[in-house]
Formats: sequence, structure tokens, C-alpha cells
Amino acid sequence: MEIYIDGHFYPQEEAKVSVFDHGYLYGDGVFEGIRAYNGRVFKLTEHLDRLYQSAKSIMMEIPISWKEMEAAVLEAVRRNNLHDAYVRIVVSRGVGDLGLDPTKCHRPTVVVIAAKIVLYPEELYSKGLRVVTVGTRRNHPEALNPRIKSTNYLNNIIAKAEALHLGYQEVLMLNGEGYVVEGTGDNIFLVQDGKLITPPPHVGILKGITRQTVIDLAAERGIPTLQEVITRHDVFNAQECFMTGTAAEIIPVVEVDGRLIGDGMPGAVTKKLITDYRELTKVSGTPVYPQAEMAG
Ligand code: PXG
Repeated sequence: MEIYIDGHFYPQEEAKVSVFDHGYLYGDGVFEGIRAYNGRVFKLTEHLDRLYQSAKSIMMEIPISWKEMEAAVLEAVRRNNLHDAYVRIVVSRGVGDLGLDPTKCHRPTVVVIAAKIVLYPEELYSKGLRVVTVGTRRNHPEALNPRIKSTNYLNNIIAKAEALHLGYQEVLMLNGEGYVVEGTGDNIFLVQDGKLITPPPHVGILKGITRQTVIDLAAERGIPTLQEVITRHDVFNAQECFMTGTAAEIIPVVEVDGRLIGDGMPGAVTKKLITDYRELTKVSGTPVYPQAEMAG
């Protein structure tokens, strides 16, 4: 595997960053998780836009342009001869001293890893997820806004550790007021009376790119999406429930805090959206291999 660091590619064993990088010392940085399907990078523009927005919010200037970042992602996929891939961009604050002061870090470190995608077991899609809520609440938007995809995921990791300790794979996170917000790495949707319902960004969520793709796909099928504040009660009584994210795509949720959702099986609308989403990922995205594109 060849990994991009600050303009150069290194073999995996040599791909290293300093222990004085504030990404390591403080979790000070931003990242994106992106997928390529069939030689095309899916929603690359949206991911790069969100990366630069996250950086702006933490007052960090990414040292390369949007176009250079796009080229680095495509080159990383090409160099590793990948067609289906998981791409991780990490921009950390860079090397500084042992204090918090980000202005002592003179240049953010840019890393792009293009790896083989590890798919979730198909059983999760056919049987659905059982999830729980836990004591740890999602970050308050005026503390560390969940809209920032920062390299500081401790909030979500603690929640996930609590769920795993209880024997569950995934968490439905609540905000400080007890409203349902999202999973630890996925957004949440309910299906109710021919509509989708998903929490609005202001309650404290990452504005997921898969979330938006699902809203668009549903609209094309005449299914409207309401962005509403939801409670656990709304979730327990939903006809269907699913989560969305780049890694998991669309995953049915069939049980929440011991209550079955609907009949406890993935619902019809969820299944339809899974099919539509898979079709879309096959045919859309930024081509990695332009020659093959022309020949094909
Ligand atoms: N909410 C949170 C908190 C996330 O971290 C999503 C929603 C879904 O967003 P997208 O844009 O992917 O539809 C995420 C995304 C991984 C991994 O490797 C994924 C994410 C974060 C960290 C790791 O599976 N999440």
C-alpha cells in the first residue's frame, strides 16, 4: 500500500507522522471517510467541501488547494490499483510543542490513505441492527459541533464502548436534552406514513453525505423527508428505522432499547432505498481511471 503524506507517497511501513503532531497529542484535526465504487469516487465533491468547512470551523488552513486535494485522492486510489476502496483523508494541525497553542504548529499534515474496503457482513442488512441508547450524550453544538468531522471522536467512542460493554454493536446517541440525534458513525432515519423523518442538523449531528443522498433518492420516488426533532418514543413507534453512513451505506435498525421496530424485520421502504443506493453507487462518481472511462 502506498500512502500520501504532504505531497509524497510512502510505503505503508514508512508512512509515519511525528508524535509532536497535535493530531496525535490533542486529537486536533479533521478528516473524511470516502468510498470508491467501480473505479469512481462517490460524492467526492461533497466530501472535499465538508473537509474544508470542518477545517475552517477549527481555524485551520489546509495547506493544499481543493483541486490539489482532489488530485491526491484520485492518485492514491490509482497508485494502489483500487476500484472499490475506502479513502481516508486526515488533516491534522501539524507539528508543534507540547502546549495546546495551535498557532505554534506551522503546517498542517495532510494524509491520504486509500485502502481496500472491508464490507459489513451481509447478515446485518438482511436481519438489521439491534441498538441501544447509552448514558454518554452527543457533544453540544456550542462545545464541539458534531457538524465538524474532527479527529477527536472520543465522544462517540465512549458511547460505542458502553454499547459494546452491554453486548450491542451500535448506539443511538441522544443529545443533552434527550432528543435522538445519530449513531456513532451514522445518521438515523424513521419511516412513518409514507414519509422519512430525520433529525435536523441543529440538534447536533454530522450532516451526512449518505443522509443527503437518501433524502434525494427518496424525493425521486415521491417520498418526502421531514427534518424534525425526534424522541425515543418516536423511534420505538416508527414503522421502519435505518441508519446511513459512507461505510455502512443504509442499514436497517430492527430493535431499539428492547423495543422491536415494526415487525422486527427490515421494512419495505428501507429495502427499496438500499437497492436504489447500491444502483446509484455503481454508476456515479468521479472517475479514477480516465482512459478506461473513454475506452468503456
Ligand atoms: N454521523 C457521524 C457521527 C459520522 O461520523 C456519519 C454520521 C455519516 O456521514 P456520511 O457523510 O458518511 O454519510 C458519520 C460518518 C468509518 C467511519 O470508518 C465513519 C464515520 C466516522 C468515522 C469512521 O466507518 N462517519
